[in-house]
Amino acid sequence: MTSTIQNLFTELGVALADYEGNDIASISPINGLPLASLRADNAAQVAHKIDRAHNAFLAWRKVPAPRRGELIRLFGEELRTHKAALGQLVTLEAGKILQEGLGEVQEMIDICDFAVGLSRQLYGLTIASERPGHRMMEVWHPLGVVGVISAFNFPVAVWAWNAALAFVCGNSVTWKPSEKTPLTALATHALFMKAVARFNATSNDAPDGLAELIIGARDTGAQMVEDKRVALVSATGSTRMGRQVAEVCAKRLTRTILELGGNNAMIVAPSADLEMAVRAITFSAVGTAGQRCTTLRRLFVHDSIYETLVPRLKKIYAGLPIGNPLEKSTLIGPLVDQAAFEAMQTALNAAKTDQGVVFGGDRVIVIGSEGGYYVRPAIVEMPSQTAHMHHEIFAPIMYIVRYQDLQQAIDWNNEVPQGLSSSIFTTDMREAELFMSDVGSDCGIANVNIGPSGAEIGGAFGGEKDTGGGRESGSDAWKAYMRRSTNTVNYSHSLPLAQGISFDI
Ligand code: UN1
Repeated sequence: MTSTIQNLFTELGVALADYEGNDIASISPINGLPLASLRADNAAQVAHKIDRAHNAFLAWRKVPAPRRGELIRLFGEELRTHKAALGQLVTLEAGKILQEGLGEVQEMIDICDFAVGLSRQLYGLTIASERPGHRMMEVWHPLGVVGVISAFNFPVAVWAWNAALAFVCGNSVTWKPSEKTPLTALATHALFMKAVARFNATSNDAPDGLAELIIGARDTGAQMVEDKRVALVSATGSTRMGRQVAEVCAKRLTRTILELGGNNAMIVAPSADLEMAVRAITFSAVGTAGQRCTTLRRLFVHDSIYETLVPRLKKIYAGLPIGNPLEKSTLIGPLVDQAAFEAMQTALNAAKTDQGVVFGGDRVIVIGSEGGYYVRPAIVEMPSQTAHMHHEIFAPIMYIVRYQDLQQAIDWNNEVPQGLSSSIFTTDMREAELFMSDVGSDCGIANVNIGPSGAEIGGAFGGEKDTGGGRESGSDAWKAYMRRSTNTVNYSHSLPLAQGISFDI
């Protein structure tokens, strides 16, 4: 394994030896063995990196946005060239299957393409002024240093959603990746620096410190969040972490984009295309071994189709190929670590106390990878939605509850504290429209005839309530990375005051 890492790093152009130390161990979920051990940044180094990033911002904001887009275009090229290596590294360090590792890199490429186009579309408005001879407009300016905190499960794509937009918007970026996935972060940073070198070969426009990587544990992230020079903190992870970030940022009146827990549901209505529903349910519930924030965790099945659908799902679950995520035939890789396994078992036991009937959920020993925590994904048939189901458990547990009345299912969808993603399978237009309406799903994402996970980058991504309220990636999410300036220009020869106020001196 270590020689694989060495080879990947050689291809990606990172001198791993420069980062080696005894502070942060990268453990592969595949077999529980260390991939590398790195040193963490100390407080002075973190402060220095933020300082560099702040100085970089002061220069970068003056570079025209389409030119900034050119840097992201070059970065997208690096990602295309090294997609296979980076995808494999994601699999080694985060444990997701190779298809999903590659998919994650593709998601980075997609957001780069989006950001390049965006670099010519950072447009504002003109607004009708109430005063004669006046023009009112709003324009968008770069914001400052953007601090990104990312989680282990999407170790590089989430940074890319934030960073690609932040850079074209004229910001610098400091990145604190999960301490579980420092190697993918190092590799991504190296690819970005390659793009910077190519970019600077023609113009030298990209300043030192434009992208800073901060390696460390929780305390280094906390330091970044507290630093006044960080103008926006974009954090992805647990609701607990997000609440702490929000408190610190609220105190210093700094912006946040929070993308926190999800507890995503799907409703399967009587008219649903069950062939499609079965595929969508399986991918959303067991993909990434249930470790996506968009994973399907609660399934509400109409009484009339329950006995057809649920046995089919169990049959599929019983045959799911679980094993080493590097192998082509595998669909379910490992959980990230032992703690994730234990949290899953605790949740299954709790469901049993609520009269839940558990199918699967047991540990699977994979020959040659005995130190990894592999599990058979679990289906838990519940008599109703209970309080235990209000918690997000980052593991492949899908609770199934029978419903009679659509309103009941929509109420259950909305009853949990989280509000990220949701979906309905129906061919009844009234049901679909109701689900997406203002009295339907309260989530940031409400899908019809697809699962709750696997969003494209073109839409704004994020959700409400305990999910944090932030939006990342597509649509107009870029506005969160800029500051708005309202300008009123008087081109007349008099000075009328707004609201008709007379103030003669
Ligand atoms: C996450 O799990 O933090 O919609 C992000 C999806 C992916 C992103 C998930 N595009 O499932």
